[in-house]
Amino acid sequence: MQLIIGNKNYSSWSLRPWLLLHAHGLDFSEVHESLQKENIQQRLGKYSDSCKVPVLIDEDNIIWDSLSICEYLSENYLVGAGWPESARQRAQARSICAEMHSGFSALRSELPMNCRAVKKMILSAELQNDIQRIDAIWSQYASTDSDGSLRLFGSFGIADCFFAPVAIRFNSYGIVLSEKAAEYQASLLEHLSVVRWIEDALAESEVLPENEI
Ligand SMILES: N[C@@H](CCC(=O)N[C@@H](CS)C(=O)NCC(=O)O)C(=O)O
Repeated sequence: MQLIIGNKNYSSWSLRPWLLLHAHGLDFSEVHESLQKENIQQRLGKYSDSCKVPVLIDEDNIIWDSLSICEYLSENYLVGAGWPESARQRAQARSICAEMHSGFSALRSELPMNCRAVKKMILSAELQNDIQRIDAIWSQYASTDSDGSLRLFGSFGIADCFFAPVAIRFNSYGIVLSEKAAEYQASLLEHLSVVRWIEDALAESEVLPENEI
């Protein structure tokens, strides 16, 4: 399997399926494409007509969109372990991932993922609402896994992959969270695959001025 991803420093959407693949030890190779604007449509259009990353290529299957890729991996390679076992929790996990996938526009525009960044920001009212909602989600759904770490629904899965870019953003911009949410954030940032992604991101030298704030 090949996963086509953007710059690790900036590409929050790429991080999600990469994390699921890496954390579960699945066999895959990474193909890196710069998110620099020049010729981006042609460069990304080689892999998928969406002209976006991430894209998963599994023999003759081409899957684009981070949520679809995670669903595909869970169904085909993880015997469904990307989601919680109970139907009730699966529905909740899918709901928070869908919420993350389609919402939080203030978070996206005001706190872009940038693993290198260390900045204090002035928070708009919309951004404070987004942060409060994420704090509530983490506080409600994080529980202790068998190894003592805090994971959404008690076991590392797609929901954690969807919120990992947010944990990185909150860390970069020094966002203060309630106690339980802060514990979940710290636990997620200590996950070895998250640590590995951040190390790779910090080793990149490309700076994309349009992605810097
Ligand atoms: N909904 C898509 C969004 C993917 C997306 O926007 N990817 C960005 C990189 S993080 C991209 O490819 N940008 C290139 C462009 O917009 O030209 C997903 O979840 O995979």
